[in-house]
Amino acid sequence: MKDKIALSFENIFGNKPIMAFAPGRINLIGEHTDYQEGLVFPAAVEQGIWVALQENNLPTCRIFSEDYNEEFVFDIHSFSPKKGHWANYTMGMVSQFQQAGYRLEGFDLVFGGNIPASGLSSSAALSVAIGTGLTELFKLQVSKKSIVLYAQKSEHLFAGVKCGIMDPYASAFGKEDHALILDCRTNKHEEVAVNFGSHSLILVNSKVKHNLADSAYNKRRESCEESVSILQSYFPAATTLRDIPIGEIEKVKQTLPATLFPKAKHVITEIERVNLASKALHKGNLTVFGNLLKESHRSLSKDFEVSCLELDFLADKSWSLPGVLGSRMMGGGFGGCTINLISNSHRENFQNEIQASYIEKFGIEADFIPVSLSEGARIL
Ligand code: GAF
Repeated sequence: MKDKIALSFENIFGNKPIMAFAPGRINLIGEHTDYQEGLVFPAAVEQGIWVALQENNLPTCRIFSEDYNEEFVFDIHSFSPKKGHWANYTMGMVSQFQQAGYRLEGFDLVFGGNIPASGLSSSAALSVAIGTGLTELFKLQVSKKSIVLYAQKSEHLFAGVKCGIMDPYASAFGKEDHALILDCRTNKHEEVAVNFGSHSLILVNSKVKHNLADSAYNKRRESCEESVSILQSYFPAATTLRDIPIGEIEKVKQTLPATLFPKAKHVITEIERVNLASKALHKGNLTVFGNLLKESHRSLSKDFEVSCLELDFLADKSWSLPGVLGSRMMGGGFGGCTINLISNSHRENFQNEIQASYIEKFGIEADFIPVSLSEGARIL
């Protein structure tokens, strides 16, 4: 893919680019906790986005998307988001560099990738690859952490999704054969060596993407914020749901309206599940780890209400099959993939059973994507 993107750049712009790469991510457990300053447990995957770029001595940026086979040009000193456009991720990152006081000159850019499904955060991978590339191209002193924060802000301002920090963080800081326990309050992580032995992680792509996913995501975030402001009368020091002790769930139940309580409960209990899951992995107890994935799915589906019929079906079916230790929806929800921990000797049967039943129920052919935990963003 690297050579393809570099060649495409040479064909379009006629000179040699520098190349940057940033991976997509999975998340073992810890969904919708990052924007409440909780814990998450993501990892970078092998697949990602490649960016080729070079200065062009013009006051404009000319960017080309391999996937859309389309060019977009903008004035580097005057631009604004275009609703739903793929160019927002480049403009958003340029804007973040400029707001931080870095002077960028015009540049040309080509990007493309091999992220095989939605829900693996190709948008964060693209933003982090662009940030990594711009830092190298203009010889700037921009830390990885700043690139992560710019990517998050860019997504808020140019794509309109009020995401947390998990996706760009995992893309930037991923490490081979490791997952990251990331504390989204301090924005610091610990690398956890992951060895599933005779089991593997397989994603099942539901091939579903609901149109309202972005607005529903923002609504979930708002309901968490509303809960915090109500709960502050009992927990005055609380600034996020992270600050509510799990032992106080009953008090939370009595305090919050029935519409808000289950969502707050999800966040509070999910943070605890991340703690327990990292301990279970540390001890090599995959059964406990898998059960936590199951609980996470139930909580995301029933309490936080970010699943959908297809994801519920895939997770349910998975749990019923031999050799499956854990299964749950992964990422923001409303479509995308489930993540499954499966014994290698049962993998073929797992794929056959899931495929046959998913086609029968929804008429959709699922994709099965084995993932390996990989290195984060880099200049190539
Ligand atoms: C999306 C967001 F971008 C993340 O910040 C995170 O909230 C995730 O959904 C849910 O855990 O990927």
